[in-house]
Amino acid sequence: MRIALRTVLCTVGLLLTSVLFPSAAGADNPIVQTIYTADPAPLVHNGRVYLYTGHDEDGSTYFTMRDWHVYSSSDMANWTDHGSPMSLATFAWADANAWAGHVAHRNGRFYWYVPVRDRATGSMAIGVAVADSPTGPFRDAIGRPLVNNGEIDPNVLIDDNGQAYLYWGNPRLWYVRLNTDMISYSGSPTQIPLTTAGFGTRTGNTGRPTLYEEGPWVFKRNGLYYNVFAAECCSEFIGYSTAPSATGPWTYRGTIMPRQGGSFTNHAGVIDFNGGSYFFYHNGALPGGGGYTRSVAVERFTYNADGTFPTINMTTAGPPQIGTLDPFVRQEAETIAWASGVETEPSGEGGMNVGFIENGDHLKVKGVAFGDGASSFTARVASATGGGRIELRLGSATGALVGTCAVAGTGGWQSWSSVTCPVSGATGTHDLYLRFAGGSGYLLNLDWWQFTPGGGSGTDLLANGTMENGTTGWTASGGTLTAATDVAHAGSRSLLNSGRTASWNGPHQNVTARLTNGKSYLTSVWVRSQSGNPSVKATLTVTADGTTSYHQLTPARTAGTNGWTQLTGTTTVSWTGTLTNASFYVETTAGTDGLYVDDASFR
Ligand code: FUB
Repeated sequence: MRIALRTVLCTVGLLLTSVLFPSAAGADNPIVQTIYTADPAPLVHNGRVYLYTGHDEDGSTYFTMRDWHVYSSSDMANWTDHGSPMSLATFAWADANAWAGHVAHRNGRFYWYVPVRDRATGSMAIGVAVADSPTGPFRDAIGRPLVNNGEIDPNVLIDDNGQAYLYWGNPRLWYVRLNTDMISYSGSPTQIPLTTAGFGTRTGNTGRPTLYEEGPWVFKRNGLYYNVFAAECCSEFIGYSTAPSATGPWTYRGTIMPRQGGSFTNHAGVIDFNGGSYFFYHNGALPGGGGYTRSVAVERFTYNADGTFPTINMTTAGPPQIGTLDPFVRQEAETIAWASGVETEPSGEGGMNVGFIENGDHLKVKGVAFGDGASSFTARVASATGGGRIELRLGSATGALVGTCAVAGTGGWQSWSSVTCPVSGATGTHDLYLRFAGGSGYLLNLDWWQFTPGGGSGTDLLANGTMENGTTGWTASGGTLTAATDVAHAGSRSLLNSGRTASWNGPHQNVTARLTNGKSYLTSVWVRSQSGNPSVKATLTVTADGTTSYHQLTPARTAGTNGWTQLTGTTTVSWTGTLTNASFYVETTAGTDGLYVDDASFR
C-alpha cells in the first residue's frame, strides 16, 4: 500500500499537483501527505490539537477503510504522526468499514466512538474504545456494539452540567444520553425530527426530508448549541443548525463550506484552540485523490459577531502557524508540515519514524526559529543499505544549503545510530527542508533530529535549563522551589514551584550580565500544572535607569496536570539607559496553581 501511494505521487501526481498545488512546496493543506485520511475529528487537550482520522486505502473504489490514525500539533502547521492506535481488529465483533469516529475526553480517559460493520448482523453499528492517553493504545471498552441501528457517524457532546450525548445517523439523526462512564446510556435512542425548519430544504438530490445527510458535529459555544453536518449528497456541502439546548429544537442556519474539493463526501470537525477557531474537513486534493481517496485539511476562521459561521472555502495554504518551532530541542522526524515521497512507520525506539526515503524526497518543517544561529545538526538514523545524505535547506527544497549530513549503513532499518554534521548560515526563522539524496532505492530512515545553537551570543543565557542539577541557578519569587523527580519532561528531574501566592510567582533566573540590548531572543520552556489548568507564560523583567518593563517572551498557553506544554516564542529585547536588572520568569496569567518547569532555554 505504501508503495502504491508513492507511485501515484510520482506519476499521476505530477499533473494533479500542477492543478491543485501550484506551489505544493508552500502548501500545508492537506495536513497529511503520507497516506489518504478522511473524516477529521479534532480534540484539544493539554495545549495540543489531537486529530483523529479515518484512512482510505490506496486505490480504493469504495469506502475501504480498516484503521484509524492520530496526528497532533501545537502550532497548526507542523503535525506529528502518532500512527494507528486503533483498527477493525480492536473490535472482535466488527469485520469492515472503519468509518467516521469521534473522540471525547472525560475523567482522564479518551473514548473513541466509531461506526463499523457488525459481523453478526452485517449492518453498521457504533463501537466505543477507551485509552488512558490521547494517542492510545485503544481497547474495545465493552466488547460489543454500544448502539446498533444500522446508522453511522457518532459524535459526543458533554454539556456544561456533565450530561453527555451521543449523536449519530445517516439517513436519520439520533441522540441518546450517555451515562458518566461514557460506555453505556440511559433511556432509548431518540430520533431528532428532520424538519425543513431544523435542517433545511432540499433543492436537488431528493429522497430525503431535509438537507441533513450524515456526519453530525455537535458542540456548544457561548451558550448556543451547533450541529455542523454534511448536507445533500452528492456531492456534499457542509451546513449547520443551532439550538438553545442539546436536544433542540434545531434551526437551520445555512452553508459553511460550499461543494468543492474533488470528493463527493465532506465531513467537518470544529474547535477553538489558542485563541483561534478552526474548521477541519476532507477533500480529494492529494495526487490520486478523489471520493474514496480523501485527505483531511483545516482552515482558520472567525465567527461572525452574532455567532454565525462565515463561508469557509478550502485552501492549500491552511492556517497560519502559531509561534515557531524550536530546532534546539529534539524534534521527531514525523513532525511535518509537508512530506514529499516519504512514509511513516512505527519506530523500534518508540513513536514513529520517517522511512521509505528515496533520492530527492523531502520533509518541510514550517517556521523553524534558529535565532542567532546553529552550529551543528544531529540526526537519529538507520539504514539497511549504504545510506545517503540529509541536506538541510532553507525556504524550499532547493533553497540555501546550510549543512549536509552523510549517513552510512547501520546494518538494519531499525538499527539506530546518531550522526552529526556542521551547520552554517542558519539564522532567523525559516521553513526547514530536510532533503534526502543518494543512489537508487531506499536510502535511510530518520527517527528524530536536533540542532545545536551557534557559539557566542547564540548560547543559552540560562544556567541548568535542563533542571537535572536540581534547583541550581533558579529561585522562586514566591512559594517553595524543589527538584521534582516524579515528573520530568526529559531526563529525570524538573522544578516544582509549589505554594505560590501570586500569579507572578514562578521559577526565575537573573540574566542581567548576559543580556544584549536590541537582540532577538528565542525562548523555549516546558510547563505542567500541579493542579488546575492555569494559563502560563515566560516573561522577562527588565529594569534600566530605574524603569521596569515587561517583555512577553512567549504567548500564554494552558498547562494541564497530566502532560507537558511547550511555551515558545521569539522576542526582541531592548532598553534605554543603564541596565540594572533582568530576570527570566515563568508565571501564570492568574491563580496560584503549583507549576512544574523543565527544559528551559533563552538564547
Ligand atoms: O468515511 C466513510 C464515510 O464517508 C463516513 O462515515 C461519512 O461521514 C463519509 O465521510
